[in-house]
Amino acid sequence: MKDFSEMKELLVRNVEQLDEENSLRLAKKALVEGIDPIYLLDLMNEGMKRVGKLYDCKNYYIADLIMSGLIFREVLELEEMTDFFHGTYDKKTGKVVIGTVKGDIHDIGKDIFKYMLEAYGFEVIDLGVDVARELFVKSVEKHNPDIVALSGVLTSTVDEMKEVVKSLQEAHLRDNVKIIIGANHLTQDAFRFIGADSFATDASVGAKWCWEWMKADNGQGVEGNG
Ligand code: B12
Repeated sequence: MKDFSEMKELLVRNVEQLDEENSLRLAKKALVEGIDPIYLLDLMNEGMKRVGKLYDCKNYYIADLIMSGLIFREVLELEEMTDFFHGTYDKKTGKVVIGTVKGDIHDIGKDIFKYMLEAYGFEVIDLGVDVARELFVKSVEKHNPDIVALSGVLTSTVDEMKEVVKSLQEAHLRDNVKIIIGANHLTQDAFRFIGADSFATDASVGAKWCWEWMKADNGQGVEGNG
């Protein structure tokens, strides 16, 4: 296995500097040379964190956030990436309804989680971003999924996630599904407050949870991380 340590800092720096051409070139080269696509996503994520910090301290503007999002999306859509995530896709593991909750339009983390679920063989119904709680309820009624997955990158989404769980309870659907929530800012306290069955700050950890749930016969015998 080739050692990618030299390329690592270069890629992270190119994403941080919003150099689209070089970021894509390096990502493509790394994939062709055999980098683990999950590791590549971690590197991209590191670059995005730096972009976030630069935005935080007002060196970057909203247009720069948009640009970083575009670069990440382009890497996600490289042929080697889509081949990797869709290689084992047979839709037999289980069914997941996913969406970014109301008030939030970030979708890269959600999409990465979705691709990982698909790689585990889940059928995923993606409701998109800024999803109203009523739509989550309707979709659970319509599709009868095993799992509902909520994404919310903004810290302000904690209350909305709780409302989605409450709405499912009020519609008497809560006991039919496992609920997983995901975002970098989530803590054990937020998770308890929201009332989900599991949470993850990392998409691959979350996808593993979902797979474990299904493996244990729709959740029997595997608890969440509460
Ligand atoms: C790109 C970006 C944007 C793009 C989004 C493009 C897109 N298509 O998603 C655009 C330009 C639209 C944007 C807009 C805004 N953004 Co923005 N954005 C970012 C940035 C730089 C990167 C986000 C990203 O895609 N990261 C890469 C992905 C892979 O990471 P992720 O989403 O966190 O996902 C990971 C985990 O969270 C987890 N995960 C995510 N979802 C799920 C779901 C499940 C079920 C599971 C298990 C796991 C999981 O898995 C992923 C990795 O393994 C971050 C900075 C940062 N450090 O994150 C700011 C950031 C998130 N944005 C921020 C802000 C403030 C905004 C705006 C309010 C700015 C403004 N003034 O308008 C708006 C919000 C608009 C809205 N209503 O949503 C803040 C949020 C601060 C906060 N406390 O909430 C951040 C942290 C920047 C900062 N440091 O200030 N943004």
